[in-house]
Amino acid sequence: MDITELADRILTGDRRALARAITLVESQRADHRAQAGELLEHLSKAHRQALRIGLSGTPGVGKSTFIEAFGMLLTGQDLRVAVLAVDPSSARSGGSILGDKTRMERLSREKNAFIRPSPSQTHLGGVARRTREAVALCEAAGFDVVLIETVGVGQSETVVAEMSDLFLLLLAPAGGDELQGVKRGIMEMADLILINKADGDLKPAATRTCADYMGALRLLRKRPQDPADFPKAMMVSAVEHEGLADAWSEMQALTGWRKENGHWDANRATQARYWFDQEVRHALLARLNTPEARSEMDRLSGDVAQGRLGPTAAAEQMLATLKTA
Ligand SMILES: Nc1nc2c(ncn2[C@@H]2O[C@H](COP(=O)(O)OP(=O)(O)OP(=O)(O)O)[C@@H](O)[C@H]2O)c(=O)[nH]1
Ligand SMILES: [Mg+2]
Repeated sequence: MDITELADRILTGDRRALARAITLVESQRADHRAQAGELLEHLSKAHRQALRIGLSGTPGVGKSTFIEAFGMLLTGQDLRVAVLAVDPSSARSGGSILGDKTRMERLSREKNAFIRPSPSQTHLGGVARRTREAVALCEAAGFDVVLIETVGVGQSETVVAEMSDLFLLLLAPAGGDELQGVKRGIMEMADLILINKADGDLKPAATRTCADYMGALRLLRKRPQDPADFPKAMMVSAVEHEGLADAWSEMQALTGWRKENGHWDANRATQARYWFDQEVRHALLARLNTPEARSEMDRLSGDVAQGRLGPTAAAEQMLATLKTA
């Protein structure tokens, strides 16, 4: 494969080239990893940026329905939209959260939209890298907005928030006055909390839930990257297409303010540092996982157990073998 040619095609916005490049970054093969690295380095010189929007929500809250409706709103404004997913559960379920393309039927037919299902991968680190690289490819291909969906079941929100400019939390109207057990850490990441299904019989409950979250958000520590009235909670209905334009206005206002005040660039720089750090850590751990390293670990661990070597000395010996690897 000619990497320069592939890069040139991506830069013209060629979707087939983009799809092929994403397949390349998903591959674990050493030669593919090298080509992917070369491709990404090449494309980064174009310095194209999209608005990266992370979106999280528990199963059934309406993520797919929201992305379809919101995506159509954006393509209706002549914006190009890419949809990616981080799905740590896809290995278990054998499919992807975006496998339900029926819920995004209209969007998937739009010429200005690109939807990429999550690949099956067991380990979150691998999914994170693949998605982060896919985001970079979509930016190079000239997309204006990249939506990164994740199902809210734990660590994956952090992964998505660390690669997003804006982070949206989608919630359903709650029955009582409880805050749906949303973890404080997740709330602290949100720039906008959207109470979905604010329609029909659910409208009153949505109104209460929205008020509860407005209150809860006010109690959180103020973040430097927010103007006075953010983060905020608002109601939407993905089915009725209600509140979506308002939500988009809020996202644009927040983005504009962050760009003007230097927070956009600062955030991207912090994220780049974070991912550099993660890559180094993962690569070091991978070195511990080779058959040779594992057998050396076993051998030294036996020595430690039998008192022939102290834990610190054994660890130093182990690390010395890795340095030459
Ligand atoms: N009343 C109402 N129902 C909605 C709304 N949005 C989604 N739903 C319904 O909620 C159900 C789940 O919607 P999905 O869009 O599949 O939810 P999801 O978050 O993608 O679910 P997973 O992919 O399983 O994580 C479907 O039956 C939708 O029709 C809404 O705005 N109002
Ligand atoms: Mg879905």
